[in-house]
Amino acid sequence: MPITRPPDILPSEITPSEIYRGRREFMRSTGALALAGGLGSLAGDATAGAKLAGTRPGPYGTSEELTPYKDVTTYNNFYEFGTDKADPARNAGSLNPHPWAVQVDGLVKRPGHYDLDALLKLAPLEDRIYRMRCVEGWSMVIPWVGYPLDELIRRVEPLGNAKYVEFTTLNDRARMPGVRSPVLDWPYTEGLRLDEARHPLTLLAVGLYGETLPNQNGAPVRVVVPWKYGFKSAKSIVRIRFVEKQPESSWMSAAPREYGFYSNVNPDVDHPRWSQSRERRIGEFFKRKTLLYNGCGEQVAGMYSNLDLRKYF
Ligand SMILES: Nc1nc2c(c(=O)[nH]1)N[C@H]1C(S)=C(S)[C@@H](COP(=O)(O)O)O[C@H]1N2
Ligand SMILES: [Mo]
Repeated sequence: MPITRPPDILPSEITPSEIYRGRREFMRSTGALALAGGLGSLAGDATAGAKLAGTRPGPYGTSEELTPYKDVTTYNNFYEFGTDKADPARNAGSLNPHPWAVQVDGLVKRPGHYDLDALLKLAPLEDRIYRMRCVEGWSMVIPWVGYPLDELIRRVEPLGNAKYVEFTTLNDRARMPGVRSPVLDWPYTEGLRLDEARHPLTLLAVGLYGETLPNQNGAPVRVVVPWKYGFKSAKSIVRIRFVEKQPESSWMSAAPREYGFYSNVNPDVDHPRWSQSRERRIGEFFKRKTLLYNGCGEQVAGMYSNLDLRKYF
């Protein structure tokens, strides 16, 4: 990519027209199906799609071709709705992410409860096109809408002993059929070091493709950390907690040898069961080389200069 400063134009202007044509056709077919009363497998998308007005181009992003909306919203990992890639789009209609609030607490001077409206008004919404690299070996290029997580963090004023941030996803059996299954420790939790959470590339995302987040992508608010494997980007978060000790995430406790705390994208450190040197862009046939820190090295490598990346994978 890597993540560089793009020209001051909107994603809609730098995107090949095919992508938007594809999007329009997708919308039209969804509408047609809805009229026919046969939403079927597209039901998860029925809750998405409120325009997010007044967004502005963010300072970072890639100019790679966008992954079509349809793939971004039907090929997902969101185990609260099932473990198959197609499950979240099929099952996340029951999430009902309104009303929604995020509790911000732990080692901060000003803990608080932020409802979605408050979050939406907290800082100007930016368009940022990031490549997402899943630990499973696929990647996508997604036009997110959000703002730096640090906009929230600086308002709550972390205390001097706050060293890490823990993110917690909603855990509701009634709305999330997948949490009946013990595939992970629920609620889903993830963690970042405080400097990682405050890094200007780390987003609090509320939308994609210029619209509110579809449920399957983590409505109504999620984290996006572009230099780490996808699972570090927790969806549908209800709590952000500042702590002193490194938190143990759901993936770390599920398989500690496979999923470390850092999980920085690294082509030289393999997953114990497969190589991480290449990735398949969703929609493409040939694989591409995976880049260290998913191409964000210029911005993030400094945070890890004293860290053995093999030990702290
Ligand atoms: N709560 C929660 N967040 C989650 C996951 C999950 O299963 N539950 N999966 C993670 C993984 S493995 C990936 S690759 C990304 C996928 O995000 P996307 O579906 O929006 O592309 O979400 C991450 N966040
Ligand atoms: Mo992932």
